[in-house]
Formats: sequence, structure tokens, C-alpha cells
Amino acid sequence: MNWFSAALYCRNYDMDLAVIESAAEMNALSYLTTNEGHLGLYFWLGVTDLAEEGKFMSLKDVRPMLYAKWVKGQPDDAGQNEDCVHLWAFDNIF
Ligand SMILES: [Ca+2]
Ligand SMILES: [Ca+2]
Repeated sequence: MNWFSAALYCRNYDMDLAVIESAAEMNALSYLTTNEGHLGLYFWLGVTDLAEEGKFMSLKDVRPMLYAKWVKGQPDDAGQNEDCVHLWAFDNIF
């Protein structure tokens, strides 16, 4: 599902897309998703720069993104049309 649908899906369960706020949270999530065999999957995060290009904000509380572990070359706003952040595995680590 797309990012908006994923955010709505979470809201329907009174939850939100995850926002990673530290290296410790990133590592914990990476460990969990890897151990559960999700290496080939993508996970939407609750962060976007839809409001202002290049300024990534939390969808839930509209605070600036506190932690980012971008893959080299990202974020690149591919096609000037890429605004929603996702988690994915690179070199077998998320
Ligand atoms: Ca990109
Ligand atoms: Ca963007």
C-alpha cells in the first residue's frame, strides 16, 4: 500500500507509522525486522518532506526528524517527486 494508505491503516488501529528517533531505536528495529526474515521488504516510516522539500517532519507531531540513517545518495527526491521515508535493507542491514 502507499504511504497515505499505510498511515490511515495505522490510524484505524489507533497507531501511527513508526518514527525512529535514535540509533538505539534503529538498531532494535533493524534487529527485529531482520530476525523476522523481512530483509526483502520495505516499511513506511511516519516521516515526510511533503510540506517543505528537504525538511523531513514527523507526521504524528510535526517535529523535525530527529534521527536519520540514509543510504548513501539519499534522500535524492527522485523525479522531484519522492517525499515519504521508508526503511529498507542495504547490505543485509536495515
Ligand atoms: Ca530516493
Ligand atoms: Ca522530497
